[in-house]
Amino acid sequence: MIEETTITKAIIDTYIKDLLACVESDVIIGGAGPSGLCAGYYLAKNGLNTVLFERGLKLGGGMPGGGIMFNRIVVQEEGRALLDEFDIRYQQYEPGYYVANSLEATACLTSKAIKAGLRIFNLITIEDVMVRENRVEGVVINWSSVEMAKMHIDPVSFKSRSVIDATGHPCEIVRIVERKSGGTLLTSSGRVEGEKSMWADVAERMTVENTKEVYPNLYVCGMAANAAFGGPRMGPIFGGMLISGKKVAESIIKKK
Ligand code: 48H
Repeated sequence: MIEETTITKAIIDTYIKDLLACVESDVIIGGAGPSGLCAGYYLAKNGLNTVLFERGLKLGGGMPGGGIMFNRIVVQEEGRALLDEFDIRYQQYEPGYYVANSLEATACLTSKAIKAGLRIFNLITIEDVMVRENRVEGVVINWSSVEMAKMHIDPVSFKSRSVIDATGHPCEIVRIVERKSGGTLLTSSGRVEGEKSMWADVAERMTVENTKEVYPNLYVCGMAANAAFGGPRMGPIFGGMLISGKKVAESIIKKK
């Protein structure tokens, strides 16, 4: 006989235990796009207690949508080793251009990251940060459904030694810090420099260059890096997103 209340207890009990295990963590990542998932994989694999909060129901950010809803992504030569690391299959379309199924890529990134030990909580939005003496020391979260319903319900705080903004084009966490710190980001103007128009070749390089600390203890990766430090967009080529995720993880591991 199946007892429904056992199912209820199994779900609530295990979820709460997982959530409590990351109230204080090494790294909090905002956003489960390709760069956030890749960063989470490397951080967890290296033994850092890492938690990722994702606003949406599904994972992968802009990756599953491929280019104009054709569920394929392209990765250049520099990103090929990462396709192999995540067991994502691909074919060479022309020399140096590898094409993969965007659904397989999303599934492989997600599966590998979770199995490496990354704790992912979807349907949760990062709505603020904790700041102590001009350093980010954690984030403030709430259920995404509360945000969507515009209900006045107070959020809760999660503490970490580093925070990564992997929220993509809007660089939401950086914008919160920009607004509340009065424009003291580590960018040239102290403010969000803003994303520039499409130029894939330059954008792919700049995404990786711009992957760094943007405010003490707050890092950016993926599209958020180009939005924060000012760099073009690149369309549906994803090597830079993966390399950026790996780079931000390595910077934080080195700091440890
Ligand atoms: C929790 C949040 C919050 C929040 C947003 O956009 P993403 O896929 O991010 P990246 O940078 O890993 O990848 C970018 C890529 O998908 C892309 O858009 C490209 C290559 N564009 C090129 C072009 O020319 O357009 O994922 C970000 C994720 C999403 O799932 C959001 O739901 C989530 O972050 N998110 N999660 N709290 N405040 N804000």
